[in-house]
Amino acid sequence: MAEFQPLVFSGVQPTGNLHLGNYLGAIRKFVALQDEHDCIYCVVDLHALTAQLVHEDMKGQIRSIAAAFIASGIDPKKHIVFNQSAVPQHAELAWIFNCVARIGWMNRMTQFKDKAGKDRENASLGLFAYPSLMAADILVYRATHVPVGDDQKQHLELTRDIAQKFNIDFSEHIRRTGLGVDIVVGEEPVHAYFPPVEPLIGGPAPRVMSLRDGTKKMSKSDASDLSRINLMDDADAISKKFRKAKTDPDALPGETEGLAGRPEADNLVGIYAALSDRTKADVLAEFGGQQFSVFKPALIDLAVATLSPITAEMRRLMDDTRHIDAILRDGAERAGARAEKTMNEVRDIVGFLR
Ligand code: AQP
Repeated sequence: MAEFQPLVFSGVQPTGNLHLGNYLGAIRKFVALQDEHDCIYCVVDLHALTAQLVHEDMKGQIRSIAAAFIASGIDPKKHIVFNQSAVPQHAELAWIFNCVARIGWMNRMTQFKDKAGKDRENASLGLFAYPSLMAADILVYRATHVPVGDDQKQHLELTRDIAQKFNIDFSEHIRRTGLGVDIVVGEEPVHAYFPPVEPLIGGPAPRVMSLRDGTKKMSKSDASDLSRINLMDDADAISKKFRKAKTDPDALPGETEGLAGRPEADNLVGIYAALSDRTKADVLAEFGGQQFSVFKPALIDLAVATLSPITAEMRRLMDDTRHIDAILRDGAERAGARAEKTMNEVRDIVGFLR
């Protein structure tokens, strides 16, 4: 039985300062995957319009995300790094997916509810349709694996639903054009054009929480800069933010069960574990019984040692805009060729006259 070629795709929005959550939840995983996989990493600038329509420095923001990818260790020659708007096939497929997806599915998206807040009627149509464009970003390359933070899990389930509905709605056309692949989903044999996408979520910090409130996600849009470690923060800022990070008065437990009901302690231990490529259990085996006055300095040293070289390289790359722009252009050309191949097939499957 034929199979889809394994391909990794993921994206990051150019919507402000990248933070430790973006790094541990996404970018660090992108780097780890590149040795054994074909990878496409995208700066999703079309998505950035859903958060805020007018950006003062969109170009600078796009370059800074590309710089973060490369400074973190992604090889843009071996893999593909580009910005989404340079490959218009994403938007074309998103339109078709808008017609595949159901409004009821979109209504269930918790990120839309969170971001739209109480004034839903005034939210943009783009914010509502965001998951459909995200599905197109992934499926325009027929990507099979998507490394993301835990907050994107629901969007990836929707991507699977969209792919499955497209495969079923157009099943006769897919057979007629001979473009499908026979796969097994669960126990079921399926003739599919789009693959069932596998989310790659996991590790000790799949959802890094705010340093001010362990029940809220660390986020670019949090009004308090003290809530997050930005990738551009220097050692002093990192140190200050971790020192001020909210904790509880108890010592760290010796085992992970002891983190239950202690969201801030759980978050800091998860961050330490992710930064040191260890499990939370390992970290607690070392620090169990210690106060935060001992644990926080160790965490600060680890975070500074890990992030400082990345920050320095990001600054260097961002000063060389011609180099970054050339990388993005080259990436867009290679991504565009792949996306156009898919879209040619999709246009045939849908039945457009060409
Ligand atoms: N706190 C987080 N913990 C783990 N992973 C996270 N990601 C984001 N926040 C965390 C992951 O980072 C990748 C890129 O995210 P994005 O910037 O494209 O969108 P986002 O999830 O909306 O990020 P923010 O920082 O929360 O931005 P705002 O404040 O604008 O909403 C994704 O893989 C995401 O899961």
